[in-house]
Amino acid sequence: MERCFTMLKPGVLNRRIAGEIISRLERKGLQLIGMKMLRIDRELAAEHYADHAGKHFYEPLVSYITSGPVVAMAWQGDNCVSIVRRLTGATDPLEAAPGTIRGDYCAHTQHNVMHASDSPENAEREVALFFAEDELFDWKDESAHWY
Ligand code: FUP
Repeated sequence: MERCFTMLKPGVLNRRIAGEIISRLERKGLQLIGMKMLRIDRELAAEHYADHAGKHFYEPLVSYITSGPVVAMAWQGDNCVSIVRRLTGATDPLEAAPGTIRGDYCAHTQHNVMHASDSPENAEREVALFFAEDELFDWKDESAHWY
C-alpha cells in the first residue's frame, strides 16, 4: 500500500472549496489516514521545498505557502501517488486538463491550489515532515468495498 502527501495551499480555505477538493480524492477510493490544518513557517517551507531552493520562483513560493493556513493530508492506496498526481493535474494550470483539480480550480502556476508528492520516496519524506506517527491512522473497514 502506497502513501501520498497532499496539501491544500493558502487561499483554498478562503474560497470555501477545501471540501470539494478533498471529496475528489475520497470518491476516487483513496483512504485519508491523516489530516491537519496548520500555518507553515519559513523553516518548514524551506525543508518541504528544498529541491526548489535557488530557482526563480522559490521566494514567491515560500512567501505564498507561509501566507495563511494550509490543510495537510496523508492518503493511502494502491498506486496512491500516481492516482493523486493524475487527479491533481499539471503544475501549470494552462496545461492542466479540465476535470483535474488544477484544471478546474486555478489559473496561475504560483497559486495552483494543491501540492501533491511526485514520487513514493518524496511522499514518505513529506508525510514524515508533516505528521508524527501517532497522527496517522491506518483504519480498516473490512465490511465495505471502499477501493
Ligand atoms: P508540482 O510537483 O506539480 O507541485 O510542481 P513543482 O514541484 O515543479 O513546483 C512546486 C511549486 O512551485 C508549484 F506548485 C508552483 C511553484 N512553481 C512556480 O511558481 N513556477 C514554476 O515555474 C514552477 C513551479
